[in-house]
Amino acid sequence: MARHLITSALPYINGIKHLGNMVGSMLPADVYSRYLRQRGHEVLYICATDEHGTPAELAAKEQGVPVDAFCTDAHHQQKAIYDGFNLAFDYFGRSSSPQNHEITQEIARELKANGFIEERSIRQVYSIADGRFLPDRYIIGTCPHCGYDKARGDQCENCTRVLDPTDLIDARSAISSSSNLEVRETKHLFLLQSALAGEVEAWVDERADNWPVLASSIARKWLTEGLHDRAITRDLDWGVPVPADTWPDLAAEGKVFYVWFDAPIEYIGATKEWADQDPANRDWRSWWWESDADVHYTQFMGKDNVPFHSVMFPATLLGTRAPWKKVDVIKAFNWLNYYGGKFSTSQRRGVFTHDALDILPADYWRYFMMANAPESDDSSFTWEHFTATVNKDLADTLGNFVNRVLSFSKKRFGEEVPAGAEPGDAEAKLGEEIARLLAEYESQMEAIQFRKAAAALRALWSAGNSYLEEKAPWLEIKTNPEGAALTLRTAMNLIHLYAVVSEPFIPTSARKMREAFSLENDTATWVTPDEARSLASVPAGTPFTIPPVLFAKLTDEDLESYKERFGGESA
Ligand code: B3M
Ligand code: ZN
Repeated sequence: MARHLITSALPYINGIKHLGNMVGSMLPADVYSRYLRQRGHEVLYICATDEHGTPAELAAKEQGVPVDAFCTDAHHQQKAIYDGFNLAFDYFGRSSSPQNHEITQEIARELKANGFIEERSIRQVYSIADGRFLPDRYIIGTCPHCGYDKARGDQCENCTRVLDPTDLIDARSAISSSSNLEVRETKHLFLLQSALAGEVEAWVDERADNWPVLASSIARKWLTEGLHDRAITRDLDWGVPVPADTWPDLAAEGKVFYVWFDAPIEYIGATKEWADQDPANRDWRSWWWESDADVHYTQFMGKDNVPFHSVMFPATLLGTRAPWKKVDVIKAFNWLNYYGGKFSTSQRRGVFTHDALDILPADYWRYFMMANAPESDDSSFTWEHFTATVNKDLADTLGNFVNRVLSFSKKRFGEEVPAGAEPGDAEAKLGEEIARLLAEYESQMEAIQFRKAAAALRALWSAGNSYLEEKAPWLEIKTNPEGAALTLRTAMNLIHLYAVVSEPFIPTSARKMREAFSLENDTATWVTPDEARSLASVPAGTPFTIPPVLFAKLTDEDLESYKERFGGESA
């Protein structure tokens, strides 16, 4: 059994995430983690809020609260939603933690000692009214391309063009609105990525062939564009301070590290946060230090985050010359769209995670999102597709099967799994089919191909329905009660198998299905295709109860009300 380190891209602290964020990072990481745990592997699933940077500072200012209080509050808000989605993190940390500060500063010192960080003077906008240098995003003005009057110094939100603050017409400070700005010279730290380019390239070449293709193609494309030296400090109050022992001048000016420098380091930081809660039993270094061979590390993220994880973060770690564990597999996702247009946090377009849970339980969302994960291409959320999927796959194929079998058996044979005849040809054929589909399901999960895995899971559920239709115990009972009992017992074994293997996708419903049977020492431990073939884990005589309806069917009125509430039209 291997040790699996799993991380998902850290949700930025500012704002509630939408379903597109969820399906591209935390949810698939959770599904994969659950699967590996069930298979008996040691898993550490780490995530955290990404808290530094300008957007957090600006949002706090807007609300009139100190940025640390803003982040604490927002962290708890996000955590509550992820609990609602049943994301089983081993730890959900905060990039503003003391642990992350310490490790980030240490890594920066090592990079300097190895000659990979250099101080350089750059010319930057200084606000006289605010008494500080302004990061690009803190400068607003009119876009020279489209005339939008609230364009930011780094990018115009309206036409999406990348800007330099000096491009803006009528530039002013986002803090004070003062236009009393001037360009001054100031020093920043630069990470000399160009000096690490060859090493990073070799590193990527060595492993990217094992990554699902989206991540490897982005990594390679990024490398062909060349690795450039990059400023890794900013003029902000909120962030990991540049350590004074190493760079006294910059520290005195209040420089902090750029958020994309410390955010990936928080994967390590959060592991230390986790370990610090129980130091006698948890060893963070065993996951991150000299553990190249015995830890298998998988990262989950949206495609826009791939360059940072496949190239820049590895460059940072390589440059320390210390034995940091580096990622083995990057699993990336395309965009989930909303009616063909973008989900938008700023325009509140689409379905946001707290609203989703407000309407329906997590399992409905988990299944739908993973079964339609934007893996090979962008995919689109529509309420029509969502309700059709819930009704067909969850309510009919799975939920109805469970309820029908248990209700009928209870009515005819009482509250214990009936004995009946010995398995015959139909059961042998079913067993083969189940073993084959389960093997397919496993191999798609190992390949981290969620759509295909979900399709195999769905096929497992369907196989039960076909068997039931074929044997028709409601007719069989009239002429052959022993045969009907066998059919129901076999179907109940399928329910228990479904409970175990559906757990990664729909943990709450899976548990209800499993707990329908009063089995001694029952666990969700994985069942192999060979074990599954005999369909005999729930013996005759096992008491059972009928769980409440697992998945309610969504009506046309439901569909209309969702569309009305969320807007169900193309952008
Ligand atoms: N917080 C994703 C984003 O905000 C970013 C991921 C960090 S992973 C180290 O788009
Ligand atoms: Zn513009």
